[in-house]
Amino acid sequence: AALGVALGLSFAAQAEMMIGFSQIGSESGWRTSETESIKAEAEKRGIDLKFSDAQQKQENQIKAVRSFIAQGVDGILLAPVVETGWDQVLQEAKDAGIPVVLVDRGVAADESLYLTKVASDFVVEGALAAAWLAAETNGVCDVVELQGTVGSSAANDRKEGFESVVGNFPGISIIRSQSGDFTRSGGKEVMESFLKAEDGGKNICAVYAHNDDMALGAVQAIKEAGLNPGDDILIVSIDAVPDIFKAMADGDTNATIELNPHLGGPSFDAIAAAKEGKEVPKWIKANGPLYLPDTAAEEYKMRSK
Ligand code: GYE
Repeated sequence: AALGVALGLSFAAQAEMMIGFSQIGSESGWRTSETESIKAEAEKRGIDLKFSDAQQKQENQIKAVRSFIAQGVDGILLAPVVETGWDQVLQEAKDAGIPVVLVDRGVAADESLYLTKVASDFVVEGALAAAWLAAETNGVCDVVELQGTVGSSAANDRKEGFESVVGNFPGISIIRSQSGDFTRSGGKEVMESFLKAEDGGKNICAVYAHNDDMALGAVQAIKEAGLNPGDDILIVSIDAVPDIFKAMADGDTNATIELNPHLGGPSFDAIAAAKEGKEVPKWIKANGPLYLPDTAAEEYKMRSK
């Protein structure tokens, strides 16, 4: 329901659409689910989806968008790897009369350059993670932060939201913060260096990871350092991928905030609505709840099917 834009369009109206989708890559379990979901939704609606994987590179995304424009697509889905540097290519799409929907991340560009953004409010996600941690630790905790991809809106805003809440608790400090690039291996590697730098982990109360994959990498690093993740060191992360529910059920992590990967439906609806001259909101929000270990086993069962 949070994603629902009641635009009242028939699937038939969308069946002739050709849409380009410039995806970032496959850095996380969440992103793989998103790719699969958007492809499946296009197929269900009879949309001809042109898919392009940018392998984490903005220049590849810019090339993909230009090629979609040249092919005369009806609309473009763009999951922007970083926030800046999009003005020119967005202007080119606009000049060609092709609506662009930003999926799952935002850009630092004038909002007249795109149709809408279908994404969660990352500041709220970060604030929610911090609120949970403050309650769990009675406001006393030395935290290490695993940031997402440098320059991405997801990393910038998840950091900002977390800091905005912990700033109210003099007993909570972020003692280390570094990017693990939203990957499992990146999370593990950075966590290893944090553990080394902080007396083998004894000085660390909690990990705040900008996504579940990095949290799962941190779990491995903490275990290899001879400590108990979820107990000696608390872990809160974001995405709610199936594997994190397994980790929570096993007692290895403590909380996750859900981000719904099914963003294709509202994105396609927005493009179809724009074609019919209807008003589309500039931000279609996709925020989800926080999950705790008490329901993790059940959630894992449902989600890993
Ligand atoms: O949380 C992370 C992914 O942009 C919201 O990117 C997305 C983030 C997601 O790689 O796992």
